[in-house]
Amino acid sequence: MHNLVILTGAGISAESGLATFRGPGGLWEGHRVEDVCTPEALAADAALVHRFYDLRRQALATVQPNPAHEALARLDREWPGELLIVTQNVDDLHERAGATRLLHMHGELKSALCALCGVRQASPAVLPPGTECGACGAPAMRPDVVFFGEMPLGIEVIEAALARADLFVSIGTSGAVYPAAGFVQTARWHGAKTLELNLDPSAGSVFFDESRMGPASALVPAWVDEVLGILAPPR
Ligand code: BJW
Repeated sequence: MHNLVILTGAGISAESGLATFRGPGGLWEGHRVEDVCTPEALAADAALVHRFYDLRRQALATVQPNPAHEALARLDREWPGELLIVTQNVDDLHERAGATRLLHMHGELKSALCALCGVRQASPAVLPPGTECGACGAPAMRPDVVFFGEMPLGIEVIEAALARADLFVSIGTSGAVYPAAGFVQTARWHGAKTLELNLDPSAGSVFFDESRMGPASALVPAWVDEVLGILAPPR
């Protein structure tokens, strides 16, 4: 086993205090998805959408990485083979824990995107609609997140990593949103083993060779110990 691809979702950050999207207490209980998470909603009510992301950006300052993020950062440091951590999360807890082989496929709260010229720049804590782009000057800066109907980031890199993967691990995601929900089938098709670590079975649970149910803060460190243990010379 040499090449690992790890997919993370909102469940890995839940024990840090960030709400997940779906289910009781979910981020969208107070917001309809179509109110905040589509290009059409942004066009119809930019103030609402910007405020939603401002609040989540500000919440980042109040939370810390948990043992699951720290364990993946240790794996990133110590795994000698290929590794790609693909996160659907827009928080920065993986990088704050020290992960570097990381791809944010649904964007980042700390980044702003010019809807006109496509340039990315660091987002201020509050990003008012009409903020001017530092590159082209258009009053068109928006949260740098991937809305429904938009193309996720880094798809070619992810597809290439999935094609080479020996093991695909999905952590803390409901499997409700594509294309991420389909990665398990892509990885299987290319011959990878597949493992799910989640609180509840995901929508695609049947596609995994193995599923372990429980909180990420317990399951992920235990799995990282296990996978790094196979590198240790026999005593
Ligand atoms: C714990 C835990 C603990 C809790 N420990 N675990 C019809 C059929 C199929 C597809 C489509 C369709 N119609 C439209 C589509 C495509 C659409 C889609 O998937 N729609 C679905 C509604 C069906 N997808 C898109 O539009 C995407 N783009 C696209 O497809 O482009 C075309 C394309 C073509 C070819 C190739 C590639 C692309 C874009 C999707 C963008 C999603 N954006 C969001 C918002 C991002 C910004 C933000 O953060 O606000 O991404 S939506 C939201 O859902 C967010 C998340 O990243 C994503 C996934 O959520 P996640 O992470 O799974 O969270 P939850 O809450 O759902 O689940 C949490 C899990 O954690 C649960 O399982 C818990 O049990 C668990 N958990 N506590 C461990 N302590």
